[in-house]
Amino acid sequence: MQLPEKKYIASFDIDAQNTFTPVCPNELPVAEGDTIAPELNAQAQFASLRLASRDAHSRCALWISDAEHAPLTPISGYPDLDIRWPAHAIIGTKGFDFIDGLDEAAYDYQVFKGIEADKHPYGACYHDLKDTLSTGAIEYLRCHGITTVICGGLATDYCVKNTVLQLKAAGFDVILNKAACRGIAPETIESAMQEMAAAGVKFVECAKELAE
Ligand code: VGL
Repeated sequence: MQLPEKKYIASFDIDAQNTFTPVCPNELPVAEGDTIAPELNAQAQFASLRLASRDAHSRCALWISDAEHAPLTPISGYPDLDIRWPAHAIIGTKGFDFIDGLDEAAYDYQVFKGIEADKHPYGACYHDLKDTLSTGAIEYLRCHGITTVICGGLATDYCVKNTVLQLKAAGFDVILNKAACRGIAPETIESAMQEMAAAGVKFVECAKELAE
């Protein structure tokens, strides 16, 4: 793949947290979510800056499912909540931590998202669902002169897709490293890939292809 000079490239690890892996079976486990660290580390070698986003939720979040409110049921009355989810990525728990194989010290910038009880964003660039309240990621990339962002993380069909589309809408060239992602369900992964392709996102099968 034809890449610009390394100084114009950033690598973005989206929600590569235990909560989205079989390590946390009661949260939001994604099959093989715990296997992507080598690919995330490999793609970062092509970039001059490395970013991470993390779901950073509260135990008191209003979207947490319970006996009366099943997961995936809609929530009304809150503009930045759509559906219920099982409690996940609670700050200070194992689910919040990076997956094994990632080194917190490697990141130049981290986004914590979904801290507020009445907000459950998916993309890492905005705190709300209408893409108006910036997390600062886009500004950080812009002020460092970045033109191209290589992305991977969890889950392909939710937070990765939304982050990638937000970066694209902000004017960056975006490359999705397929080997550095895992998704929740085959149908939503397929439609996410189509949506990203339609938006002009480029894909590589694995980080090695970035060198070719
Ligand atoms: C995610 C569903 C709910 C994700 C987060 O990181 O993809 N998916 N919360």
